Amino acid sequence: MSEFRRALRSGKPLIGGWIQTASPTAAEIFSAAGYDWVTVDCEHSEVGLSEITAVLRGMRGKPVAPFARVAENDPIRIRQALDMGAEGVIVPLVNNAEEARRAVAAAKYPPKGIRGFGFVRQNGWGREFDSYAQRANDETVVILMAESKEAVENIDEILSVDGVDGIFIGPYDMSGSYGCVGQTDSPVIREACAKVAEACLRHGKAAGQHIVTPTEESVDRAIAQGFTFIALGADIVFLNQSAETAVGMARRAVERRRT
Ligand code: 3PY
Ligand code: MG
Repeated sequence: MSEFRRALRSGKPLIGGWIQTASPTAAEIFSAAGYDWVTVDCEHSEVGLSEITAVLRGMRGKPVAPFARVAENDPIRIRQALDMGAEGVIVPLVNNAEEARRAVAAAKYPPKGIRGFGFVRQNGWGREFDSYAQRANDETVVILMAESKEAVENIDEILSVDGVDGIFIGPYDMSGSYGCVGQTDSPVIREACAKVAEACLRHGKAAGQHIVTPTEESVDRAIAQGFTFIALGADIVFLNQSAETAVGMARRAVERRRT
């Protein structure tokens, strides 16, 4: 088992960075910032296959676990992300045990799953084929996203699927599914989060969530609820916030000179 997977199992809080810009530079910056893991987001971004590789290269040699949030629960997307160097995949919109089994099978080599073998970046383009083939199933992390009412209702059957390392809540899709779009802090979403965290704890699996716009209070609450696999913000969120703050500062300075 990889050090990261062991840490995940142990319940140690692992803080993640989120990259939507397809930028290897962002990967370098995030990798140096002290995150435990960093993911490239291929679902809500322009990130294609060659950008996945480029962004993962930005994490090379850094003490972060490289992840990919794949565009969909599809065996080829999952295989390609792992082949190109992701140690773990975050699979969106998993609603039941059958979909969970599909995601796990895609991430694991036979006989456990259906991942195809090849000479790929993850095994040094074939140089470490044998050793990687032997350890891959133990090291590859599979995190499934719970982003709907259906997923919350089926959380026990999803968590019972062998090979699922943890659940990761997508609060925005979740809010859409519960009919309160964008209200990620509403009581119904808080309750859904608590239910998922409690189920993960019971199954001995990691509870995760994306805190898209982190605040001291939201991070504190997530940790207190038992969430351990936490993505904080995103490159685009930080750019938006910092850009607005900087422009605001300048506009206020201009205003002060006028008055
Ligand atoms: C969501 O909030 O739905 C997400 O997928 C966040 O990553
Ligand atoms: Mg989502």
